[in-house]
Amino acid sequence: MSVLAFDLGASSGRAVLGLLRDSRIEIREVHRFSNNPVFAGEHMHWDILRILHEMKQGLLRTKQAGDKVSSVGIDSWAVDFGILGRDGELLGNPYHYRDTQTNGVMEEVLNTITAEHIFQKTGIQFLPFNTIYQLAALKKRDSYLLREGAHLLMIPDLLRYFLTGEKQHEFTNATTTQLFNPVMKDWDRELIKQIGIPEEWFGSIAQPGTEAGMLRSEVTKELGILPLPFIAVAEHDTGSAIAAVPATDGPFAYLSCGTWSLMGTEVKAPIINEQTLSSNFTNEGGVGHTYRLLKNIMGLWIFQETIREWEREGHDVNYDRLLHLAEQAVPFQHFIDPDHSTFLPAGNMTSRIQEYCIKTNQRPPQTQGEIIRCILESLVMKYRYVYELTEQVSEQSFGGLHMVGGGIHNQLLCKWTASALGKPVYAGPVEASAIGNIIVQWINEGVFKSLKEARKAVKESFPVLTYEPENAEAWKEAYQGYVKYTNLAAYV
Ligand code: LFR
Repeated sequence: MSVLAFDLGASSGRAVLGLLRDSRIEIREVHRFSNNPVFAGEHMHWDILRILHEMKQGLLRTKQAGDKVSSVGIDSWAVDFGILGRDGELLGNPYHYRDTQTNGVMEEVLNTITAEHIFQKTGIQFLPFNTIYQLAALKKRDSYLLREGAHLLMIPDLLRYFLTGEKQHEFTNATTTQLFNPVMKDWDRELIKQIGIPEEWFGSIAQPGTEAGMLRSEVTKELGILPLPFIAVAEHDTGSAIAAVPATDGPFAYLSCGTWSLMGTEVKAPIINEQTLSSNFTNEGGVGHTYRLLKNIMGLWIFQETIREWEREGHDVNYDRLLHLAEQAVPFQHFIDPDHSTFLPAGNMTSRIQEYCIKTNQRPPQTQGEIIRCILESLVMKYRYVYELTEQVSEQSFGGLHMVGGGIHNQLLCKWTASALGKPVYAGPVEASAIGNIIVQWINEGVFKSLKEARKAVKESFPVLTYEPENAEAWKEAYQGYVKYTNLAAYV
C-alpha cells in the first residue's frame, strides 16, 4: 500500500509518496516548499506554523491526485524543539539551532559537568547547538519557557502532535538531544535535573516503525480527508537517510550529504570510549536498534551560504557555471577546515574563508572559481580524514563510500571525494531520507521483514553511480597540506 513521507530539510520540505510496483519501490513528489528560517528581533526561528500549513497542503494534494495512502511519517533535522504550555498550546516559536543564543553555553556547561560524564551517559558528540545546550541557554537567560513550559517535543514530534494530538517522543531524534542514555534506554533524568530542566518535559519514547497517533478530526474536517495513522519513522532525517543506504552486506561507510555531511558507519551498540570521546564521534540511534557511529561535517552549508551571499550581491550564481569555474581553477591552493567554528553561523562566508586563509598563512582565494574550489576541496579532504578515523575507532576497514542525499547531484563533489579517499564512491539514492521514511512505514506494515530486506529493495529500485578515484597520488600528497593548515587553524 502507498505511504506518505514528509521529509523536512533546513531549506526545503517535501511530501513524497512511496509506491510498490512488482516489489520495486517508486517515489513521487506530491508537494515541495521552501523552509525559510526567520529572524525576529535578536533570534533566529523556524516558521513552524508555515511548515504545518505546507504539510496540510501535501495531504490535500495527495488526496486531489487520487492517491490513497495507508500511513504517514515525518522526518526532519535534529536537536530543535518546541515547548508546550500546561494547556497543550505551543509557547513561542522554536529556535533555529544556528541561533546565537547558544554562544559559549556548551563551554559553560562543561565547566560544571565534565565532558567525560556527559559522553559516558549519552555517547553523543559535542556540538554547541545540541538540545542540552539550547536548554541550558534558556535557563541561563531565565526564559519564561522554563516557568510556563510543561512538555518538550522535538520538531517532528511537535508537527505530529499538531496533526494527531498525541504527545510522543521518537527514539532516533531523542538520542540527538544529548539527554538520552542508551544503556538505560531512556532519558537520563539525572542529567536533565543537573542542567535545571523539569524532568516532566520528557515523556515516553516510541521506537521507529511503531504507530504514533491518528490524524485528528479537526484536520480531517478542515481538509475533507479520511483519518490516517501516523507512524513514528526514524524522525531524525539522518536516521532515515542511513536506513535507505543500499548496502546489503558487511560493514559499510556512508556519507549523508546535504546541508550537513554526516559520515560514519552503522554499529549494533554505541561505542563509548576515550577514542570516540577525544575524536568527538557520536552514537545516534537508528532503525532496528542500530546506532550510527558518525561525525558531523559542516557539509555543503558553506557552499550554499556563499552562493546565497553572491546572489544577494547580484552576481551570476549559475550552479553549473560555478562548478565549471572551480574545476578550471588551480588545484590545492587554499584549504580551510570546514568544521572551524567560524563557519557555523549564517552570512558573509567569502570574507570568513579569506580571513581563515590569511590567519593560516595562505594566499586567500579571490575569484569565484578559487573560492568554490577551496570550499569543495577542503570538504573532500575532511571526508578523507573522517573516513580514516571511522575505520580506526570502529576497528574495521571499508572498500569504498556510500554517498546518499541531495548533495550527490554535485558530480564534482562525488568525483573529488573518490579521488581524495583513493576509494570508489557509490552515489545513490538522492532522496534517501524520504525513502528511509517510507521503508520504515512498510516495515511497520509487514511489507518488509527487516531493514536488511528493505535495503535490498532500495538497491534494486534506484540507480547508484560509481565514481572511481582519479589522480589519487596527487590528492594524497595534497592531503598533507590540508592537515598542515587545519592544524594551524586549531590555534587561531
Ligand atoms: C541533518 C541534521 C544532522 C544534525 C543537524 C542539525 O539534516 O539532522 O544530522 O546534526 O541536521 O539538526
